[in-house]
Amino acid sequence: MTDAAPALKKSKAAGGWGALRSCGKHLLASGSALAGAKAMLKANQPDGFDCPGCAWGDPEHGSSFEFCENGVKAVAWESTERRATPAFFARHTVSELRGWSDYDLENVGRLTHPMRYDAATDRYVAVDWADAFAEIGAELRKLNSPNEAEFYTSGRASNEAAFLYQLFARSFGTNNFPDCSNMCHEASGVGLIASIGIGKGTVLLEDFHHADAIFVIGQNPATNHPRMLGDLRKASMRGARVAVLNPIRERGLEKFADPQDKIEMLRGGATSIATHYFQPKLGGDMAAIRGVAKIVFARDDLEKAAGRPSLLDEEFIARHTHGIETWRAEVIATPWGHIEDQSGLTYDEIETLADVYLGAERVIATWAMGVTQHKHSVATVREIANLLFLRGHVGREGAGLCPVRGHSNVQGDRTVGINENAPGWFLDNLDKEFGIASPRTPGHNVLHAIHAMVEGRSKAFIGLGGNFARATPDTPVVEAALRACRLTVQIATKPNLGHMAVGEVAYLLPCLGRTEIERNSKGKVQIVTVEDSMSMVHGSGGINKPASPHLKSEVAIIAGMAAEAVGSQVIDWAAMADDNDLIRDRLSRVIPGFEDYNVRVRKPRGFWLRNSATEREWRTPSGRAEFSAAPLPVEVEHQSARKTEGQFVLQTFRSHDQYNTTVYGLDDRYRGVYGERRVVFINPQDIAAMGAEPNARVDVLGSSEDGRARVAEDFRIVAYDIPRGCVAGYYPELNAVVPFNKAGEGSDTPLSKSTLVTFRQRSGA
Ligand SMILES: Nc1nc2c(c(=O)[nH]1)N[C@H]1C(S)=C(S)[C@@H](COP(=O)(O)OP(=O)(O)OC[C@H]3O[C@@H](n4cnc5c(=O)[nH]c(N)nc54)[C@H](O)[C@@H]3O)O[C@H]1N2
Ligand SMILES: Nc1nc2c(c(=O)[nH]1)N[C@H]1C(S)=C(S)[C@@H](COP(=O)(O)OP(=O)(O)OC[C@H]3O[C@@H](n4cnc5c(=O)[nH]c(N)nc54)[C@H](O)[C@@H]3O)O[C@H]1N2
Ligand SMILES: [Mo]
Repeated sequence: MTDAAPALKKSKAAGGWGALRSCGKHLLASGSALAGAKAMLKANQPDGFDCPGCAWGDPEHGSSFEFCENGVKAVAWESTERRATPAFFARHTVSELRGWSDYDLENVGRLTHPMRYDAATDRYVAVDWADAFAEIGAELRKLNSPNEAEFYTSGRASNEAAFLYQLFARSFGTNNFPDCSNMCHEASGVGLIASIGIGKGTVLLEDFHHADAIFVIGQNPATNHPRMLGDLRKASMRGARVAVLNPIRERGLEKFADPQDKIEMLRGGATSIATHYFQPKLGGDMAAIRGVAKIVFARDDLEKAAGRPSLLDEEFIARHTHGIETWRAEVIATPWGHIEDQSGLTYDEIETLADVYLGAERVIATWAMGVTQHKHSVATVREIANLLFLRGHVGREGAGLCPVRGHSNVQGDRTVGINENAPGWFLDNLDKEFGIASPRTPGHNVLHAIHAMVEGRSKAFIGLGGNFARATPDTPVVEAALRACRLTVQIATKPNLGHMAVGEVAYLLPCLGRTEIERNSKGKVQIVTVEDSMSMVHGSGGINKPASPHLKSEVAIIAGMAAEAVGSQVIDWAAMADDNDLIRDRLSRVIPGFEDYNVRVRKPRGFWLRNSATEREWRTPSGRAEFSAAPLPVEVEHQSARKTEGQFVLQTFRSHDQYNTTVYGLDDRYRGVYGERRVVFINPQDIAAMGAEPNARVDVLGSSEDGRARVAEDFRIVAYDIPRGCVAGYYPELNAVVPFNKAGEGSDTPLSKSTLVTFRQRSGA
């Protein structure tokens, strides 16, 4: 069995002193070192707020705060002393701000007043809340149909805000819920529902303490889920195997110095994380997993032929699963040549992965965007589930499926009803509890919403957080679509470029952030609740003074709009907005699992939402876990790119200094990029084959087969250890070349990790 390649051992560790220095820098740069540091001490503590950074779970005895560099950045960014005041908006026209960078615009600071766009002066101007709600309500009522409105949610919204928001949209009359998760883990939800009957992972944080092998697929935790690295590090120190599949050698997955470990920090030491690191080509994971399964089946045949016990968990397969024979036939029929070409891995590498799999009693598979943002992502997620089924790795300690979520409450938002196609039982319960008649026709996801706006079928856009224009593909198309709307309403903490794509009537409404104290009319402190990747639901209460006295909670803003748009005869919006306990009481009567919500959520770690699959209850049509028998795609993008000279497949990922479209800084420390974001990472041999030089400047051209020119201008070529034919660069800048009319099968997720591009050298470069 091969160990980690020697090159790994030399590289500098992630985390460590660099992370601490970077934290100090961000706290100071936010102009609020004290509030930020105080706030950080309360993040993810039983009596503090949920860190807005990511959705990783919290430890049982979290008495000392869990240090996380990127959590510090998220908190400092929110608790900044900078302000985007009416005076700022008076100085700059919206057309001018449209030319600013993502970084510069958010860096202006926290919004302080509700603002309305004034077309005559091309500026945002402060308004009264009451007038804003009245006009938004009137505009919504004027639509020809409620289905002309889009209700977008970004996954930071609390359970309370999201529940009230979906109630608003459904009592108004639409299921149009485009949601950031449509661009994110949709394939995990769709795939897991089909395979195990629930669209969530089956792993608890504690399971990481017992696993013998952890497969980390298409994920960069050092940047995006830093607290997960602590758990991987502990697993690795116990001798568990950590096998990574990633086209890029992400430094944090190689070595990690835990800033929480004083001795390691003083010694300047670091722990190796990955015991095995393989670099598949983009979109090659399904083929790689299939290869592992092919070896497992072949070895199992040999064992049985020799009269020895099966390598498979035959009891689990017989009692709990359905469809193994069809899948097995499909696996056996898949030729090795196809597996190797598509995965970009050799037989030997895949065999090593099979050794890791077969050598473990308890296996966990984790994954994120490297798996979910391809055309065949649903099939890939299901192939991962298939592999774990073979040895009964679902529904027992130390094993399971673990899609690692993105936004801190994206999973909770879905649980409480942000779903364009919610199950019938949910709508029935909602109608009964509130005396409304929710529409039953499925609504729009993100791509449907874009198409509807482009075609003029949707005329109103409401954004509960997020940055729709920058997070979605084909940026110029989406910006134009928003600007063609009659009404745009953005609920936000800071200004971003998406807010500058204004409809005819446009509002920018400032809300409290998660770190800030919220009190109701009686002075009672409010808490909100969120659900993490491990289905733990817990409370979150801010500690900082609000950034401005004019801010309202998200819940209050939603209630204000709803009261005007649908009236308060049937639903007392104001009462719910004044007491989150009331919202929770009503939610607990709609959604099973939330009984005694208000009591249980005040316990230190909150409570666990029962997950049927972890108890081996399969809510699939057959009542069993379903093996999927999808064939491998005939070809994935890197294979088709080879046919056209100069074509590459591009993945768009995150730098270390950003949170999605929020750019904290211009460095990507672990990848050695400083002071810039317009870079493309390319294999040195590909650079030579293109006749280019490292550091040359190029334009990135997307496909134009639909007659639309797609270009992102002026990027620097960085020679990088990345498989040939595959290139990488940062989102949101590169969304200009990701097409809005191509998407994952069954998930409708944009192909953010497999976009076909060519390069055009810039003259003089
Ligand atoms: N600090 C910080 N934290 C965050 C975020 C943030 O922007 N900043 N975003 C949050 C959100 S919303 C999300 S969804 C998560 C995102 O978390 P990640 O999924 O880690 O995010 P990406 O930066 O897109 O990284 C994708 C990783 O997958 C690899 N990859 C790309 N394509 C493939 C492939 O085809 N196969 C394999 N095996 N690997 C591939 C890339 O090289 C990269 O390492 O993080 C959350 N946490
Ligand atoms: N090319 C490409 N595109 C991608 C991806 C990719 O990997 N590649 N990743 C996709 C993924 S995984 C995701 S999740 C989406 C993210 O899409 P979104 O969730 O829409 O985008 P964010 O950048 O997270 O949103 C940032 C904005 O949220 C607002 N905000 C921050 N905190 C709060 C708050 O507490 N309340 C409110 N109301 N607003 C707040 C701020 O104004 C900030 O500007 O992008 C997707 N787009
Ligand atoms: Mo995400």
